Amino acid sequence: MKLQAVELRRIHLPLVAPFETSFGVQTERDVLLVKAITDAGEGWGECVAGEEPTYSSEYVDGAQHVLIHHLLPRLLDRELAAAEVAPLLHPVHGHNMAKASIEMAVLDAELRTQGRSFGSFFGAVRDEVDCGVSVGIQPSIADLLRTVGGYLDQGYRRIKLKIKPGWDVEPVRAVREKFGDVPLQVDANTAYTLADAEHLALLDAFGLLLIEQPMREELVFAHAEMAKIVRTPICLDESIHSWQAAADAIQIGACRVINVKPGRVGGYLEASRIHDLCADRGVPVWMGGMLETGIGRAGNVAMAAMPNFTLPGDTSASDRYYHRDITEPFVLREGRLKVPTGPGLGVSVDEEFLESITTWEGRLGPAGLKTG
Ligand code: NPG
Repeated sequence: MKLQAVELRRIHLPLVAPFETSFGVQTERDVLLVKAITDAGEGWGECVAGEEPTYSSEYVDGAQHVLIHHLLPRLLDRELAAAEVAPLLHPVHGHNMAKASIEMAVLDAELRTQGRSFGSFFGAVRDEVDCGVSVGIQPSIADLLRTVGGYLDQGYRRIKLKIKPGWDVEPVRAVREKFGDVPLQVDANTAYTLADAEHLALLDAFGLLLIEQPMREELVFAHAEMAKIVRTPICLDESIHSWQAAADAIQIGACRVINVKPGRVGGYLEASRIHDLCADRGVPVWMGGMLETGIGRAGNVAMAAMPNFTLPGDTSASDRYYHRDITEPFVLREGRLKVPTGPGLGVSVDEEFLESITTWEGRLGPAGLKTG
């Protein structure tokens, strides 16, 4: 397959409700989409970088810049398979979310050409996946209980509460008291330090599935130390950038569970290798979420059907995020989403709607960038 050009597009999508984490509040998304144009057909990719570098060092303007100036020039106008994208981009350090977006688009084009779905390519073992929902920090405990109750009524099979210092033990206690033994986990997005270990151990009383990323991403050894004090299994997200990082973290006992996000690790192919590593080491994984549109959601739901994705993911239905999605919506049925079966990502993009929410577009070919 020859990669002839890549279309880049920024779209603006308001969220149905503000989403607050320990690193800020989000009310809308500014998404970078990439379309790979090959001699065999086209494919879509979504970049999960946010507007600001507050979840990790990546951010959407940076991702667009590195794609145009450093990544795509290494790929354009050459014969290419999706498996060759990461090796060709290896000389560029970091920028995993940008790298993942173009690998995804090339993989989509490749699988569409072969008439093969993402699910079949990953070795999916189920045709629908159990879904959880991530609940942002709320203005009050009453708001929290109302929000969680609404999601449970919709059928979500697991609740994840965002926590930060000052919003941790009490919200967990309130949800446990009101909703009994619903599968529950928490996500700190790096908001604590090792000095908080005794405090976080207070969460042990609530039978949580896991506590996600309590400390900053580089503090991998400190997570192993915290795991000696906190009995709740520690799950790593931000710290796991690669297969190697996953292998090292497991080896030193820094985590007992891993959150897989294809964007964070540089693409679906690396994510699949991490899945296999974890299966081999007896470490369960689950699919994270980055508020994806239907494009990213389609790939994530397909990957979540792999055998070692044994915990429900942050793969919520489209209406948890957007009033109108850019593909056909993913709809929750009995707490599950269907794995798409059509070729490639198996979803189609509503091009007319896409045009109406586009804030910038450009096309990069061998002759350079054209913007319109
Ligand atoms: O359902 O897609 C979703 C959101 C899940 O909590 C979620 N994502 O830290 O994992 C996270 C968090 C996040 C969202 C991080 C957006 C960065 C950006």
